[in-house]
Amino acid sequence: LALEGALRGALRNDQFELYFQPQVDLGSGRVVGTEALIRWRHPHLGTVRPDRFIALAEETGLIVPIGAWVLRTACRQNQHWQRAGFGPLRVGVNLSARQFSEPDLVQTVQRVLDETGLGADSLEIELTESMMMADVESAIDTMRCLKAMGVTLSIDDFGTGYSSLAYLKRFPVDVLKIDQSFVRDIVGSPDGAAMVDAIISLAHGLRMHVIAEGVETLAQLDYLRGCGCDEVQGHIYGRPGRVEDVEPLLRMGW
Ligand code: G
Ligand code: G
Ligand code: G
Ligand code: MN
Ligand code: NA
Repeated sequence: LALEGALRGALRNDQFELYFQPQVDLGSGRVVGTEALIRWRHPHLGTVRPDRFIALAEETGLIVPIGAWVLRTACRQNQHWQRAGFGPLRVGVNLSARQFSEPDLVQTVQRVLDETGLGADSLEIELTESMMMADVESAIDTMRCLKAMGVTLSIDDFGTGYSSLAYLKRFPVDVLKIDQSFVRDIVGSPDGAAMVDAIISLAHGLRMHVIAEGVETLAQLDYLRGCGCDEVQGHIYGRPGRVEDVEPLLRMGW
């Protein structure tokens, strides 16, 4: 309850911050995008991790204004980077279930793109399987509207939710993000390695790109490269960090 009260004041008191984590294209070795990840710094509670407050924000509906703030701040930052000459960059924004089912989501996204001047093709919206499965037809409608605007859509934490392959091919999605639990299993388990290989083949068969998450070791990186994985994100290239800490990574080639 104390947390809920504090969360109510967090936006007004300017306690949120976005961290960004680089995403590296394995073909070119360049950073081609970042994922925006929210952080909450409370003067007494300290840093509260999103795992602790996103669910609460969902239950209370606070996720709607907080989510709009995340979207606007991420788009503004990405547009700033592009204007500053960091090159073409995408920014990935996590949506929560409640935001995804808001009737005015599509207008909100359009308004944020208009306000910030960011090209729609520089925005990637991350959805989860469970969000899509809650109401499949309505989810497909919303996804089509976002696609029509030119926004890129990805499935986050792929493989951990429940969705059937029959639906996967119906979702107008551009990118699969392989969950870090699969990446962790690559080394040391032949089955784990086979799973990752299969997910990448499946995605490519459906003309989707693949981003592997939670990549920490060279062995994982080598295996992913061998499977034709398109992009990776993880501690090996950089943890989620503040703008000033991420900027040097954006210039780098690996
Ligand atoms: O960075 P990391 O520990 O902190 O993120 C933890 C979880 O919080 C992840 O599942 C991530 O998707 C989620 N998350 C981070 N930022 C946001 C956000 O802006 N909106 C939503 N809905 N979830 C977020
Ligand atoms: O659920 P989602 O994929 O949106 O959130 C990504 C989560 O993964 C965040 O909590 C982020 O901090 C975390 N993360 C990013 N890179 C790594 C990594 O290399 N290893 C681990 N263990 N976690 C990571
Ligand atoms: O290898 P090169 O000279 O391009 O490396 C440039 C910088 O990038 C160096 O600081 C190097 O340590 C770092 N670097 C190279 N490869 C990796 C990698 O796979 N992960 C991380 N985190 N840093 C790397
Ligand atoms: Mn994500
Ligand atoms: Na994920």
